[in-house]
Amino acid sequence: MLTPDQIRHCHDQGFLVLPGFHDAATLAAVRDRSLAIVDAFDAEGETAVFSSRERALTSDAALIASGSGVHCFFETEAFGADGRLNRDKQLAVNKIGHAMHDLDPVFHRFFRDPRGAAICAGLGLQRPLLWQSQVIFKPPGIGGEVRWHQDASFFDTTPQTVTTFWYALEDATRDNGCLWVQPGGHRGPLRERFVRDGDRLQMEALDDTPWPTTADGVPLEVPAGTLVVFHGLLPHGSAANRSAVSRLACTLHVTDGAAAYSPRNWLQRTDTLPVRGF
Ligand SMILES: O=C(O)CCC(=O)C(=O)O
Repeated sequence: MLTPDQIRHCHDQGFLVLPGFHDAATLAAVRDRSLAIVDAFDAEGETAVFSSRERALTSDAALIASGSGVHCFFETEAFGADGRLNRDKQLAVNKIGHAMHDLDPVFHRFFRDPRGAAICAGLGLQRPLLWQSQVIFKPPGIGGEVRWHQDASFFDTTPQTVTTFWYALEDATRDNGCLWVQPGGHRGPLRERFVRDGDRLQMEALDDTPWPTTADGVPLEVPAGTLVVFHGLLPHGSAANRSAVSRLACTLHVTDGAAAYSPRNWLQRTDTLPVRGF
């Protein structure tokens, strides 16, 4: 699936952009399914928010449950002073996570595309394991910033193997909060680790190497249908979406079963829903 040049680029730079990976019909099916999940979600009963900048706002219990479920998390700015959603719920969702690839037939097909397995093989993952899937909405006006981070903080393995698949379901531009990456930044240290201790989740500091700024990073302005694959140590993030259009994307996080998955990682699976490959 990947050419030797693409594999070399990914190893050198820490990321690879593959335009035209998915056709319009596939994007529409995934988008429609995402909106149907939001429609069916009880926004009166459950209003967990997700904020990458203010972690304390996200409920540990909701996040832990979502590791083996399909949960909607809302934008922090989607609530009025009365504590109720201040807009249509389809325009209020931050993301859906984190086990759609195991629990939902549409996402099962999408994320278990055999080309994903071929990409993993090209990048040297011997036994890919699919831990986490997300739909990130970045809704118009209130789509939250995703601060600079490394995905290995969330999926620590020895050695580091986590690889991220980021799929643009809509055009991503600087205006609507496209992904930013630091080319070559995957050669830096792991700066922090998100760990679970019983019912509690916390971010542990490991290394005080500063995060990149937009001066060190590059914006990945990509059309709908593009796949971006990147190394788990690559610093990346995205700005808030203050534009009038959404920036829908999906992500998949894969580790190598040949590496040791940390028992302290926030997301653990049990025998009722074991982690599986493609
Ligand atoms: O889609 C985004 O804005 C960022 C997603 C991301 O960084 C992640 O899921 O690790």
